[in-house]
Amino acid sequence: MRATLLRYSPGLLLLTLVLSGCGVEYPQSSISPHSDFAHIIHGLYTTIFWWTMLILAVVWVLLTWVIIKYRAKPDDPKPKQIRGHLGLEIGWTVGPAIIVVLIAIPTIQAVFATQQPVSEDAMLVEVTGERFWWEFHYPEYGITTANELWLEKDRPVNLRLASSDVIHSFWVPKLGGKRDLNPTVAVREGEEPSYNWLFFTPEVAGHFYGQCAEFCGESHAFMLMRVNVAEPDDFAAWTESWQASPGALAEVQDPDEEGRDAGLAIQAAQDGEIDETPLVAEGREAFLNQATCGACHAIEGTHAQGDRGPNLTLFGTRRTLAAGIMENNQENLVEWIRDPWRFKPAAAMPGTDYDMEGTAGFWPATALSDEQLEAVAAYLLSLK
Ligand code: HEC
Ligand SMILES: [Cu+2]
Repeated sequence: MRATLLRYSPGLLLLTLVLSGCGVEYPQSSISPHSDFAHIIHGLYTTIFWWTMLILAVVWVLLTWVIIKYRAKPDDPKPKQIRGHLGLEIGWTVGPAIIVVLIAIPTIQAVFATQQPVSEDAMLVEVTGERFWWEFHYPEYGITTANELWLEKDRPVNLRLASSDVIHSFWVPKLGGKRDLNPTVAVREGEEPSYNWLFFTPEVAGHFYGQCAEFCGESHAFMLMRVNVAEPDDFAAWTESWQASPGALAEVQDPDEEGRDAGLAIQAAQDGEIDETPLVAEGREAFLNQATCGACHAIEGTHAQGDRGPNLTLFGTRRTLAAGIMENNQENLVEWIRDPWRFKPAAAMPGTDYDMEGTAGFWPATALSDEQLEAVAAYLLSLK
């Protein structure tokens, strides 16, 4: 039995390898292209793969032939020595050089194809990498959001990449190649920062995951993002939901009266103008007027206008939390707000019972009670 197993083990190993490559659709697969850019890269990959296979076959055939034909027999004389043979030396220098050229030609073509001037109707999105999350700003629609990038199917998108701290790298494998986000902090007055650009056209509606691909600190590995490629109608509905009243609050509050919007919203809820539970109202009050959340986070239509952390407008529509690392639900949200460092060491957000000291300066603990935590989470999830 053991011998049989041993005999078949190379085959079994191969079978395991082959099977493990099938059937599973990995969220960040780089061999599953869903945009024009990704198709170009994938084409390059498959071309080179088959060239490599051809070379492998030629080498193996030659090798097998040599092994069989020139196998040493007892009493064979010493074979002819070929060291310094000019023809052979030239042959195995020129051969690989030709292969490199054959690979270089389609590669350079792909580089140029992905650097074509962006089309006029492309949608501009300004992407900013921050430790350890992403900001997405849509100048055309006046939208600023974080960690979940919405794109329209079949509409070219033009991403302007920059970083507010260290170098990050934008990578959504199914949609295209990696590109660095360079820091813009040290740019002198009047000079244009060195933006990198990435443009592609998403071809399939669905959601895709991406990841920061340049080491940027303790929680670099937790800097993910989710891309929603929406059908044109759904995309329009999404942009309109921003124009409408985020969090059902904009219409019922007076932005001039700083600090009073929570009270007004509670009043409006009592008057039946907006529909919200007492828990949500309590969370709104805690978020806007009791804790320091608003100093770092913005929610459109309220006086929370901080920009050190992700913009939380329409936060309830996000499927993932804390830059794609977990599902966005009440339970996870409570734990995140209680103790962000448990999930992301060195994240620039204090917990309920620890202060934070870092590049963003000193921040006291947010000091929410358990009850307030539940309420704040319920409020944030109600922002749809
Ligand atoms: C010192 C600034 C700061 C304060 C104060 C702060 N946050 Fe944050 N918050 C951040 C940063 C920075 C992140 C992004 C962390 C990361 O993902 O690396 C974040 C992330 C979040 C997220 C996840 C956002 C997303 O897109 O998934 C939520 C929710 C959140 N904070 C809620 C709160 C609440 C509620 C409070 C108040 C109790 C608060 N924050 C106070 C800076 C702050
Ligand atoms: Cu990063």
